[in-house]
Amino acid sequence: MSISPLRDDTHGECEWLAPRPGSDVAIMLALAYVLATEGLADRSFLDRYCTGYDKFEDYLLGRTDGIPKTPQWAAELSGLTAHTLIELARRMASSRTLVTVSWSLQRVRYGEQAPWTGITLAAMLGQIGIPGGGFGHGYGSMNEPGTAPVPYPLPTLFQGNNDVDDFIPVAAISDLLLRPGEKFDYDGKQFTFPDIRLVYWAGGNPFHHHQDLGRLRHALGRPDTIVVHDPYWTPMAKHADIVVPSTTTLERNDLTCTRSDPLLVAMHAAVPRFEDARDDYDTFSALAYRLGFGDRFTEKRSAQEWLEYLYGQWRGFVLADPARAEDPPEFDEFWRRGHVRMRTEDDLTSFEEFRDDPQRDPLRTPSGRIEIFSADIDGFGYEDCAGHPKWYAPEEWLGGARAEQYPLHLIANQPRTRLHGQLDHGAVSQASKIRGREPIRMHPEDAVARTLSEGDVVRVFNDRGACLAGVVLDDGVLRGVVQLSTGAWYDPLDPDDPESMCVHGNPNVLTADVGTSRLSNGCTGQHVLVEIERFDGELPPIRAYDPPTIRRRL
Ligand SMILES: Nc1nc2c(c(=O)[nH]1)N[C@H]1C(S)=C(S)[C@@H](COP(=O)(O)OP(=O)(O)OC[C@H]3O[C@@H](n4cnc5c(=O)[nH]c(N)nc54)[C@H](O)[C@@H]3O)O[C@H]1N2
Ligand SMILES: Nc1nc2c(c(=O)[nH]1)N[C@H]1C(S)=C(S)[C@@H](COP(=O)(O)OP(=O)(O)OC[C@H]3O[C@@H](n4cnc5c(=O)[nH]c(N)nc54)[C@H](O)[C@@H]3O)O[C@H]1N2
Ligand SMILES: [Mo]
Repeated sequence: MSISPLRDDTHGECEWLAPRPGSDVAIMLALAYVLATEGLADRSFLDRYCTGYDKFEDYLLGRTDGIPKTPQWAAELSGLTAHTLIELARRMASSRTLVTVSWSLQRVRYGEQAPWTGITLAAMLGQIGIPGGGFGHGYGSMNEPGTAPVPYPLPTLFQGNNDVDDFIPVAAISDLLLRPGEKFDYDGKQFTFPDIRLVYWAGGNPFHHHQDLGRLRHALGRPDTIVVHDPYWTPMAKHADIVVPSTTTLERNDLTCTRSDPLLVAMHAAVPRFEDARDDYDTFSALAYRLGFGDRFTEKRSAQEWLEYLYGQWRGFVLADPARAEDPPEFDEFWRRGHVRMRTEDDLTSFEEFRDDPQRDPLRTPSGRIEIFSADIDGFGYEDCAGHPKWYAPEEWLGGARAEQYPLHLIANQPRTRLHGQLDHGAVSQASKIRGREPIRMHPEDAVARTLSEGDVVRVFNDRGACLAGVVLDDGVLRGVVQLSTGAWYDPLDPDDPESMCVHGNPNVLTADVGTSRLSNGCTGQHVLVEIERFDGELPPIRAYDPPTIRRRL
């Protein structure tokens, strides 16, 4: 069963329920309500493995706020029928059920609630720790979920200790630059935004990941200097004072592996370095020598010597394992051969040991159990994240007042045709564009209501900004919902104006720069309300990939 505003989130034979986006917590609470009131909740699982179910149940049944989270209540919020929800809850309790909540549901306002509610629902079903049951996440979009991890530490660099205590959540970059000296809450603690004069950015692109790009541009106007490392002329690189051209992974030697992939692979440089491109390691080493601690930074190893060193260290871990898959060869032989195979467990049943004996194998929560009620979080006293899963109506959704002005719910999800903003100029991503613009998918009836047809270029807008996009009609998108994936490189019509329309289709000119809640202050870019109209003006050229005029080569 797929519950999603987009039909093609799953393939083939799969039942599809399309609720109003943003209503998932209400839906899961209603399912929990049916389990609780029809005697279908696994009370002995809740007693043995969880904390605070009773407090959650008081909320669920409306004892604390006067609102029982009934299927009728959730039907109004979600657009699904109460009957559908009742039947689904009974079905879930009658067979092996895995509850999985897509990561996207965290990337919205109050994004802590959906995974927490999903885990609570799975706990009520009592199947956590059983093969094929319980709770899982990350399926479909990531390569690792469901596969067993390798039992060795991977060959990675020691991270070091940062002497600077100042800290911000990633999604607070504009706040950091615009509000120096102000306090903010995060995970039960209070921090102060420092006054930043220099920004040094390597390996990330806020013009891809951050919300409300107009506000970000004002923020980037505040520091004295911005340095960016990137292999490409991304919008972030164009906003820098100093740009260091980095090599791509194809231009340097490296190791690759992930926590649950049995192969450690020698990544040989495939092409020579392009012009002045440098490895980030060489740039940072050169800076460290200029600053007087070069040898401490490099430990006198070149990049290749590091690979050899890390491999050797890792090889020691593997050789100590009597059940290893194979004896890893010496570095030179490994480098020639190109890979070595590691051992993984055949099967992975998450939380199996915990289920077996929660005293012997407790969870890494304060109580060692599944915290349906968290005394810690409750103690923070946040009005946007209570001590147990709870429904909070978001601002950017079709069930609220803002939808009267902006009646379409835009899903800004991960793109199929690239990784984030990377290789947007490449052939695969380019083939999806419509008259050079990022495709926006919409239901044919929503298009008719606006006299739009397939292939039209439209202006997508709200009170924060606007962008152009190319229309694709698809009845696999719920009515009232449109989908414009992230990753089209920001391309302002007037580069001097931070609020300028993006002529290419970057949805983050529209999204709100507000965190999930005080608890985690995460990104909320997945959902935003918009309106759409046909763009009849002369089509502006795409300049997103043009290199800027360089004042001085250093
Ligand atoms: N091709 C490709 N793969 C990627 C990435 C990429 O950029 N490109 N990025 C990687 C990264 S870093 C991450 S974090 C993961 C992210 O993985 P996910 O978070 O799973 O990916 P998304 O595409 O953002 O969202 C998945 C689906 O959630 C659905 N959805 C959106 N809003 C709602 C809602 O309110 N309710 C319900 N029920 N469903 C909703 C949408 O239909 C969307 O297609 O993907 C990884 N994989
Ligand atoms: N609206 C909205 N916004 C979102 C999301 C969403 O769902 N909706 N999803 C969020 C999520 S889950 C994520 S993970 C973020 C992703 O956001 P980012 O990770 O910031 O996006 P990328 O485009 O992958 O940026 C990586 C950059 O690193 C550069 N790079 C690659 N290799 C190297 C190298 O060797 N050296 C250096 N110096 N640079 C290199 C690439 O060229 C690229 O510019 O976006 C977030 N933003
Ligand atoms: Mo991500």
